[in-house]
Amino acid sequence: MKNLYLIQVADKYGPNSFLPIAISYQWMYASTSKLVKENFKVSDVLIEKKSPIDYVNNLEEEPHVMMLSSYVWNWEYNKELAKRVKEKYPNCLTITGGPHVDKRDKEFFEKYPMFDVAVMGEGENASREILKRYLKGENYNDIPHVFPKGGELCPLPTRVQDLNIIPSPILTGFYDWIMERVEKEHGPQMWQVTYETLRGCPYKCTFCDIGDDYWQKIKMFDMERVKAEIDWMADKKIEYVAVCDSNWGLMPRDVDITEYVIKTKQEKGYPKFWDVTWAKANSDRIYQIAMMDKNAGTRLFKGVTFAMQSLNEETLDASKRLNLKTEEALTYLHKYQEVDIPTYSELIWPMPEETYDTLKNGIQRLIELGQKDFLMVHPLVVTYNATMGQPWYIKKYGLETVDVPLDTFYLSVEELEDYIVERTLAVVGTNTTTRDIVVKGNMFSHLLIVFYYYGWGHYLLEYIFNKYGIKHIDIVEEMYSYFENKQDSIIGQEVRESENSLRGVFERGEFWGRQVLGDDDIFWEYKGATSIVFSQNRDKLQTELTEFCKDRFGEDLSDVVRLNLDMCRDYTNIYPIEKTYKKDTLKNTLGIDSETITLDHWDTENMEPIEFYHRAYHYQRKNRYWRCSYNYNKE
Ligand code: B12
Ligand code: SF4
Repeated sequence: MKNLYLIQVADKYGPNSFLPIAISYQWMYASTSKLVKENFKVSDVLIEKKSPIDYVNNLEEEPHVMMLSSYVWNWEYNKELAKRVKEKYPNCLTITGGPHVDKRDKEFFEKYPMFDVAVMGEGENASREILKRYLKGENYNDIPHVFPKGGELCPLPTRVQDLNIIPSPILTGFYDWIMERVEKEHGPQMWQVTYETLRGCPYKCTFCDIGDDYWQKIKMFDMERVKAEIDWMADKKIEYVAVCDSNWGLMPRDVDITEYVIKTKQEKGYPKFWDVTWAKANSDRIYQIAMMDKNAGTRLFKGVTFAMQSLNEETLDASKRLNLKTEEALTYLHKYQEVDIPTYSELIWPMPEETYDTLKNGIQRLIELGQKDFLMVHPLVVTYNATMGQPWYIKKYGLETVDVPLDTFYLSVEELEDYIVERTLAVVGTNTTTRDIVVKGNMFSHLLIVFYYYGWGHYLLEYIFNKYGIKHIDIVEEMYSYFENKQDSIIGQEVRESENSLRGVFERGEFWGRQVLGDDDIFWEYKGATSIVFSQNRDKLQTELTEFCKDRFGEDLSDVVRLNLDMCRDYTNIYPIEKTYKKDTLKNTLGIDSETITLDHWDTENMEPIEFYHRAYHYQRKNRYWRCSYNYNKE
């Protein structure tokens, strides 16, 4: 019997442990071969980042074959583990595959000699064939998608034609086996399922690995199988399902699957969250799906995404991104608002052809289209297999990259001890931006999102826009220059600290994120970090915002600032609370005719500050957790 080790490690996200879908599929399909099944035994499935040297030294059995699933979040780890295994067990065959294996790299083995075989693209057929040949003592040449050390990359671009031939790790009990083993060692876990109902995406976004021609065709798992797997999730009390499908709502049957998940949650309480990437088109179907969840009260989705990435036409051309038409976005953002379903948008910065002004104007357009709930501006990173990672593209758009740590937020100092830092290529300049402008764009987005989308200036910005017609982006820019050098201001301090930390990442290769609750704090994502500081310094923030309005607009807006901060949930308050403001304040912020409102918040649980910070500025930030609801008597 040969001992097979399966490796697919990830950092823990909060309390969740990930079930390793990709590596499980490799074994599931390989073991449909009688030869493989009868001659291999899975000795272990590693899902957590154990110290590679300790892991190798403590292996119970000699590893004959080790298969490692490689993503940007575990590549450095995998290289180290493979190196250690090879040192101790030189005869162990190390096979790697996954999105982080560069499909076009002819020098792969010169760079990564710790691996013996690299698999490009979908791995199932290749894995099965490699294990068979291992047993027969044959070489690994001429297997589609396989690049053996010392051999040639066999490029045939085939995909698995019928996904249903891959046995399900859920329905065969393979996941149960993994869960049992991990829980035996570590006690009960919160399991997260990373889940596919189909593979492929018809779009071609250049910043994305899946935008490659290879992934164009969509292949689906059978509906009966999907339903049976959802039943298992409910029986196993799986809270969180991260759905891998690239476009939820693209396929008509997504309605049926959602219906089934809703019914299952209603009957059995699980799965609690069905986290999807929404389709870029088919707005009607997405609306239908979101309304099904809303009407059932199942809260499966975090909200509906409008993942625009950019609103600049030249950028959309350069990145081949297909977005909703402005009119359609406007219609749907309003439709969701009417029924109180949160929506959020995503942009990426600095995309090719984007400038500081087009970024700013894009954000303003989103706000004016009605995106009032949440916005993320992700840093642009380049991956090997995306079109954007190809030399011709990098040259054409002048992408300047720096090798920096991966933006792994929310890890604690404890977890970072002996941590193998993962890396990514961050874009810090393009034909249309310089390094300084990239940082400026990041800082602008930081302030705008903190104030508008984490709430600290949401109503103040709305007031000034509604009353004086000054754009949100212009106010935020004004704030930036006003506070940047105000040494003793809390806003200025936040601007400087965040900028310094960001420059630390780009210029000194430091870790992303900020610790704001002491030296043993986790590394908070920047907007969350600033929000915690604001939450701890509400009075100071109120004074600074009031002074800013007086200085820059010559107006006393203290009443508006007070209303704004009252709307930001304070965990020390017991709601409901009645408050009185000027009529004009409520008219130009909430759009109501009244002087008195009663503030409330749906979450009535008593909690420690740290739990509050996590809910408001981390887990539930996309759901506008910060915001109080209000009631008023019409006058
Ligand atoms: C689920 C998911 C996540 C989950 C991860 C959950 C988990 N740990 O399991 C979450 C939401 C946490 C996540 C986060 C991120 N993700 Co993500 N994510 C995905 C997603 C949607 C699905 C991945 C998946 O499991 N698919 C199902 C499996 C079966 O398919 P597969 O991964 O392609 O595997 C196949 C082959 O690659 C191959 N294969 C895989 N492993 C192996 C191993 C061997 C030995 C062999 C032979 C073959 C093989 O065979 C498999 C089946 O055919 C993909 C996009 C997509 N639709 O694929 C992006 C994707 C993997 N993510 C990506 C990125 C960039 C990120 C982030 C860095 C984004 C960011 N900046 O925040 C973060 C990183 C977080 C962090 N710091 O750790 C990139 C990865 C690029 C790369 N080179 O690795 C992808 C491809 C999306 C993209 N934009 O192109 N992600
Ligand atoms: S970003 Fe989404 S829509 Fe675009 S190619 Fe990737 S998976 Fe498809």
